[in-house]
Amino acid sequence: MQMASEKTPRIAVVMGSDSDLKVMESCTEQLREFGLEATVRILSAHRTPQLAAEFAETAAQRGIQVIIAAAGMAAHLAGALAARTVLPVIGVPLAADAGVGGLDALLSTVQMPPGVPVATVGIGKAGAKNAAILAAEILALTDAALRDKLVEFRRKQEQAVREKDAALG
Ligand code: RP5
Repeated sequence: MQMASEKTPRIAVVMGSDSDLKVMESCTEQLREFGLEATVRILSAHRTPQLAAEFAETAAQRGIQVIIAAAGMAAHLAGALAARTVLPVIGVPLAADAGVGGLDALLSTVQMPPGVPVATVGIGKAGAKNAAILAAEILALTDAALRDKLVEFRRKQEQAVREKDAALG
């Protein structure tokens, strides 16, 4: 289901390292299936704190409506961005090579103090895909065409499971 992409992205996909790119392809591919183009950046809460802060502070004025932020290990990227914008931030915890299977990133991303939420999805590829769907659902609140695409996505997903069930005989 490949559709025409928009010119001014409403979604930003930010990740802590280029080593996160492969897993985050699940996110950008899912967005593309909904016809959503994303601004993709590598920004780190720890290695490029100033750049990350500037990105979050100026995102809304550049037309961004939802930020998806992925990182592994002590994953502070989503929280650091959320601290500097009132745009919704979706956090994707990743399992880095030197991490502990992503549990480190999950807790670092989800355990935000009250007042600065990060909508945290599951670890890795599944979370990356769900982040794209959740971002689309947020935009669909004010975008009827996008809502239709989400309904169709769910219909096809259900149909695929029904067919697998039926194939069992
Ligand atoms: C995090 O540290 C990144 O998001 C990445 O998941 C992890 C390891 O980064 P690299 O050492 O591979 O650049 O900040």
